[in-house]
Amino acid sequence: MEPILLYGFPAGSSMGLVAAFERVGHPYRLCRVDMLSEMKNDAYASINGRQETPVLITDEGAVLTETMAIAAWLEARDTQRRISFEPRTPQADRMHQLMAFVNTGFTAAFSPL
Ligand SMILES: N[C@@H](CCC(=O)N[C@@H](CS)C(=O)NCC(=O)O)C(=O)O
Repeated sequence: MEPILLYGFPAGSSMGLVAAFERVGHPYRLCRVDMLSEMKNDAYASINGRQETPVLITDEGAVLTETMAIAAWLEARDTQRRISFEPRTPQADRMHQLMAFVNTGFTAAFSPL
């Protein structure tokens, strides 16, 4: 099956992953989750106990949460290097550094997110 990215609406931070999926060019599906009405329930908690988006259902049916983990999943499959750099290069290290900053200190500065 094709991987499915569950992304949050409105004002979710998952759109970077949507852009990454687009650029990688492999088949995938999207599932929009209204964070105001569809996330705080037991059904969604059975997918992600933290009741957050994004969530990736992989092509093997596994559930993967956390933006950085999903980005790493994509990077490992980006054989044409459309969204990433060769492993063990300074460019790859720099990309990981920027991603880590955006997903930790920078994001934390925006308390509504
Ligand atoms: N550590 C998570 C954070 C995900 C996150 O904060 N998602 C927000 C949307 S951008 C969310 O689901 N917020 C709803 C809530 O916390 O109630 C990640 O990096 O994926």
